Amino acid sequence: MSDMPCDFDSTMKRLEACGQAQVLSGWSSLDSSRRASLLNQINTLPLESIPELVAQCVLSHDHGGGSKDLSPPEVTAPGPDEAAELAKRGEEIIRDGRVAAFTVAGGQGTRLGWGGPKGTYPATPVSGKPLFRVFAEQIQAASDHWNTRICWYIMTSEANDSATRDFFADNNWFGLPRTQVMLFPQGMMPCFDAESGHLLMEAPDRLAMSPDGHGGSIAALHRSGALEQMSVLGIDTISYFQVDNPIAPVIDPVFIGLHADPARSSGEMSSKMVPKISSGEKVGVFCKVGDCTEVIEYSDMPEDLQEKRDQQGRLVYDAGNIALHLLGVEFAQRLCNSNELPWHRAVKNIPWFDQASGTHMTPKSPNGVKLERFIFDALSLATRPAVLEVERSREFAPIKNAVGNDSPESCRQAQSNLYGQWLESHGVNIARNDSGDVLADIEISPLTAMDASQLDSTDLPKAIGPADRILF
Ligand code: UD2
Repeated sequence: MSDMPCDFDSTMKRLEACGQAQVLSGWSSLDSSRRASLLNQINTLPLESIPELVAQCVLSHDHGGGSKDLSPPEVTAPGPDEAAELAKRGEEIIRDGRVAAFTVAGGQGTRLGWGGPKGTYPATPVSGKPLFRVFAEQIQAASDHWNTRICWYIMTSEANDSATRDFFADNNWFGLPRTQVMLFPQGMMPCFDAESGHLLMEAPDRLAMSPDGHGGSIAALHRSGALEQMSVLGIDTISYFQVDNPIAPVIDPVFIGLHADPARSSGEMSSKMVPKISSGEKVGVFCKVGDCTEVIEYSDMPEDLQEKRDQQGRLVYDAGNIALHLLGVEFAQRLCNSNELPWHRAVKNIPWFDQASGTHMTPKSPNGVKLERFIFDALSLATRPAVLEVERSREFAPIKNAVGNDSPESCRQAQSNLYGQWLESHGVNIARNDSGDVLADIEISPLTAMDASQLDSTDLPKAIGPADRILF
């Protein structure tokens, strides 16, 4: 936020200095309140950095993916004994109240045809519990199990902040202590004309803006006071997850133990991966670039590298990013201060207001650039980040598309398969089809069991038939 005075002359000077004077070309047609609101909005922007941003990120088309010298990353895949040892270390940290849960929930459910915040989407196979409730129950269960306090931080966006707050209030904060849940909105970035690099207007008195990406969560954690609060409360580890994956283990002792093991990680940032199911799966991949670990987004990965296989026929770059990370609080603080996360450009159809003709334009082809930061870019700024291989069926079933892969239906099936497997490990007979999918709808609340070992065998049925709908 700039502390420059908010008047026409000084704002015009700053705009001229950064080559964006056109923003005030409709000034004479605005009444005084609209003038004030436009000046206010302009003066929230770091105008002095815009020329460099335009040159490097808006007008440059270089993704960089092809020119990098890549190799596969180092991945930890612990066996049972090692996992138990890591879990022991992780549990101590959880019990000491040093871990907070952090959901990035800036997205709407637009792709799903859902009107509200994505976190309000009904996700579970039997009770249709919304995503936010699933995470709340996990946090409650983990707090009870380890007899500790787990604070939950949720990043919203301008578009869904008030609807998300209403949803939490309507649901009585899901029974969690009100003081342990904190919501805050992410930042916004201006949109640019793709040809000229000019700031786009959305209306005569308003610049077009878009959310600054999940990488903006670091700055949002800082701005909201969340990082400061964590330090005061003695929290040093942030468990980061996306709102779209209901089976993400929000508090995972093995992962936390790995992150905190000085022999394997600096404790700055750690991430989970699953092997990709196909070369074309739309997940970013972990790679080594020189000495740094990075995620290269699927759209930036050259096709020959996506397809590249080793002598056994396994994809060389198969370490899929499932967006589960641990971040050290001190590391997050350092990232805010250094402001080093890069901007990624996305060329989109952006509706805009043409001041010259006084018309609202709805482009039919991409005309503008949105800029986003990605959380995984923090990996290359971390010392010795650890990457943990986990089971897809246990940890990753996102809801992204209306149908097909990563849809509500595929997610419900993944949940029934997972809970069916937990029940089978206790001797329950479960009907499955030829592809191995569980036929019944099965749901186990985190409040009943966070994993198979917490199920009480005495309460379980002997068998679950194909048409059953079972809720534990
Ligand atoms: C993301 C990853 C992809 C893979 C996949 C796993 C990116 C760019 N790509 O793809 O590599 O790991 O997830 O599921 O991350 N969000 C905000 N604010 C924003 C933008 C996103 O809160 O400004 C949240 C959003 O609510 C969602 C998450 O971040 O929970 C993922 O965002 P996305 O849907 O844009 O990313 P996606 O699924 O294409």
